[in-house]
Amino acid sequence: RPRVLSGIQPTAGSFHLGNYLGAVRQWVALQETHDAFYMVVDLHAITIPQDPAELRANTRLAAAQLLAAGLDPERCTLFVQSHVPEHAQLAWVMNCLTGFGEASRMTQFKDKSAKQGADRASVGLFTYPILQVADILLYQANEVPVGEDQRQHIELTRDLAERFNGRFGATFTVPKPYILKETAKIYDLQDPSIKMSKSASTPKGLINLLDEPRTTAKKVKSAVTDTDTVIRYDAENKPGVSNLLTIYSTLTGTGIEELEQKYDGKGYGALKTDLAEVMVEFVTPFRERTQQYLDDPETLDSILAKGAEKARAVAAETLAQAYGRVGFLPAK
Ligand code: AQP
Repeated sequence: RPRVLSGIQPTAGSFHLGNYLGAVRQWVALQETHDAFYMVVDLHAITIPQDPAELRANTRLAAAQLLAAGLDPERCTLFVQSHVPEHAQLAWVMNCLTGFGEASRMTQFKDKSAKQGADRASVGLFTYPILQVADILLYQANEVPVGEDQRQHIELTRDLAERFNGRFGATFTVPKPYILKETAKIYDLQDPSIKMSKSASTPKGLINLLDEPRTTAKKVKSAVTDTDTVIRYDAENKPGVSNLLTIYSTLTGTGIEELEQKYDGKGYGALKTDLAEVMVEFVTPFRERTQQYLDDPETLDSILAKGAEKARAVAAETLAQAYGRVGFLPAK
């Protein structure tokens, strides 16, 4: 079976709809066909300041949401990044292989550090993509299911894998991004020119899966569309409506064309009312399942402990190989 690896940050508490449609939904599908490794990336989370108690709670909460979304610990390996020390160890090697200018070109760092100010942005935020490189290469992943915003980081992973292999001999699988065109980028409901994101979206533009379902319905109903009245997919000229159609289509499995026909001659109000209902039907059981996992932290922690054990077995082998290739003297 080909292998996949991906991760999600435990920073925001609730996952948002972009996280789910852009990434987590694919993770659930891929556990059926791939040898799948999924992790809650707490090392990445501390690239911006975190309250320790909140970070701990949010790490469990992220794992609970992944299970609620449909990850099955019998079918995939689910773990917490800091439980596998090899991530930080391989990251150091990869840091030493990356050019400063090369790392400086990562657009996500540029955006986030510009927002925080150069003096407040941490060195960790700068090297974050290189830790991500280590995350992926440790598992010899063939594919990495992510949203479009991560494409540049996967490119960097490919470059560094090839560089390492070229310099030290074949060691790492060169991975490919797994990005579904339809849901690669879910847009903010209030400003469909930007991606839905926990840091850039306003509360009304961001659908948190753990929000009160009524709040979610309200947000859908007040989504920004356009002054036209036709319900048609046209990402360039009708980004708001197109975003709603994408969300609707993905959550219900109905094709976009079929939706266009269904709403032919009807107004935006009808589309939004129905989509609000679809969303409520989706988030209500999701919230309940998440709560069930949170109510039983022992089971949750034991799932994560087993996951870490399975992950470490793979990661330790890759790290030992990489260390040997680099020329580190083996510890006897
Ligand atoms: N709007 C989106 N559309 C599609 N995919 C998205 N992802 C995030 N936003 C969208 C994908 O979700 C996965 C997990 O991402 P993450 O752990 O990096 O989440 P994040 O960065 O905390 O999410 P945000 O909201 O994107 O954070 P900020 O505000 O920091 O930029 C990834 O696969 C990502 O592509």
